[in-house]
Amino acid sequence: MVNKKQNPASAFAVLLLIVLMQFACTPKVPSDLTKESIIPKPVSVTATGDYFSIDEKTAIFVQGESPELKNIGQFLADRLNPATGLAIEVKAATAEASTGIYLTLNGTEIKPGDESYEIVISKKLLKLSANSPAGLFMGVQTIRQLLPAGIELASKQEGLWQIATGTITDAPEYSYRGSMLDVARHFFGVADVKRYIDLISYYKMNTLHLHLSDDQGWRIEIKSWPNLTTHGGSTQVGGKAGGFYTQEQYSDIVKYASDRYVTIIPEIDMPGHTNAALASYAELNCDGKARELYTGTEVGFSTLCTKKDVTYKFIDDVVRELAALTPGPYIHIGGDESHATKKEDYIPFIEKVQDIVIANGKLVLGWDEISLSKLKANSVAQYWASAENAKRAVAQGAKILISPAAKTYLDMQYDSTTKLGLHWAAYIEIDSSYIWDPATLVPGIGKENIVGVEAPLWSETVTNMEEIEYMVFPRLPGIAEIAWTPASSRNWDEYKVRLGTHGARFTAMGIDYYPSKQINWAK
Ligand code: TNX
Repeated sequence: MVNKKQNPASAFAVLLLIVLMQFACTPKVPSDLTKESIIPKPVSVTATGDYFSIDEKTAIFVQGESPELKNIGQFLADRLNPATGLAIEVKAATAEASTGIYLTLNGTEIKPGDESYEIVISKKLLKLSANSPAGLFMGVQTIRQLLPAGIELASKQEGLWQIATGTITDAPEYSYRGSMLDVARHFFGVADVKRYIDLISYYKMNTLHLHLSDDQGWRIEIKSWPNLTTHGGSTQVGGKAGGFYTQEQYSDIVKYASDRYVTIIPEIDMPGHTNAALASYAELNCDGKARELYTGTEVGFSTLCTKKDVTYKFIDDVVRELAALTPGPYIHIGGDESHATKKEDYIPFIEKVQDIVIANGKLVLGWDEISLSKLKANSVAQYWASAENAKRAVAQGAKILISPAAKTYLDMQYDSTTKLGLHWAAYIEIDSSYIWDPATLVPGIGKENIVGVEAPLWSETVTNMEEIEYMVFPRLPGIAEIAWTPASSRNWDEYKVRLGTHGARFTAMGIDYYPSKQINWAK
């Protein structure tokens, strides 16, 4: 055997190479929690420089035996298991857990509407605490964003699943954070609506407003007026077959949403935007003649007959059946663009409908035109176009839902080259949709008057889920942040970097987004 003499210089080179290879081959370890790209931006994040690992030893412990908390724990496990390839279990904890992931309510008093939460991450324990299950759910959505984007993929990924240590304390600025989906102009089925709920709730939105009726279609089964859907739901813009939700399907959507702490708000638009109803029942027309079904995109030509008793019987039946399907507080009565209704008829009509909604145990939400009528203080006007209407609502003591068309309308084109969408309000690029503050948008309407922010997607030009996603992403995360994060901690230059890193999350979630040139996208 030849005893080769070691050359100290080459031994050092080999050693150096081994050390360098370690660096190159080990996935980057997250060590600074403050550098994570969380949308919406949390109120406070502090870092302690270490990391917590999810591995085969990790379990999710939930405090006590509450089925609701177990469901939240299971929701998290179901998001972690596919990509990690682990079989993380949810276990009831009788005492404070000391390792793994622990979900716990603070104190003994549950505060139902309280969405605040805290996450304290140490080397061995990730503890999520909140004052209500809704807060725990919001915290779970944050945990998903603390892991690499690959966590959203459906199959096992190689890699280490680590989260930087530190503390996140968080709470929303506004209690109503939502989007609207127009299922009337083009119909979208239950699976699409569920995906939409998943996507908005990932960004902590808690409300989905469904625009269930318009000139082009009636989309919710009303058992006492069956032609509304069998005839009025049969078509859509462009003339292809439409569709509708049976009450059972609708309840399934409501339940799916509620499991994600999302409230569904049903809208029946009236007295205008009612051609589908007017085509289904002749008696709802002043001349007693049923209208033809309509598949175009004009607005403002239809009206219920505001002078007939049968109209209010019809509305009472619809509202009663809808209220029974609706755990949330609001029924949206539309009220926009009723150009075919005389003003002197419109005003008492809205007041009567408001009484009907209240008699059925719900509160009124309506487009800003409803402020022409006498509003109850617990009614809400949705500001979309007229500051004057919104101010008139506030003067009556009503609150405002902020949906300015030129900022939040997700059907507005990004620029003149966008193939889908409209541009009557504005072209809305990502910076324009992000750089504004609901509390200073309309002089005289401040935070105290505002319930929250909603981004509507009208569907005259949008026909399927890919097209929905293209118009909604990447603007929706920014609107979600505007509703969650105080204006004082928001800044476009900082936000656009965070949004860019979410490109990899969009890709992992299969979201077909508009790759705006304003953003440097992570793939
Ligand atoms: C205005 S916004 C409408 C809708 C259209 C939308 C298209 C509002 C209350 N009414 O009927 O779909 O513009 O952007």
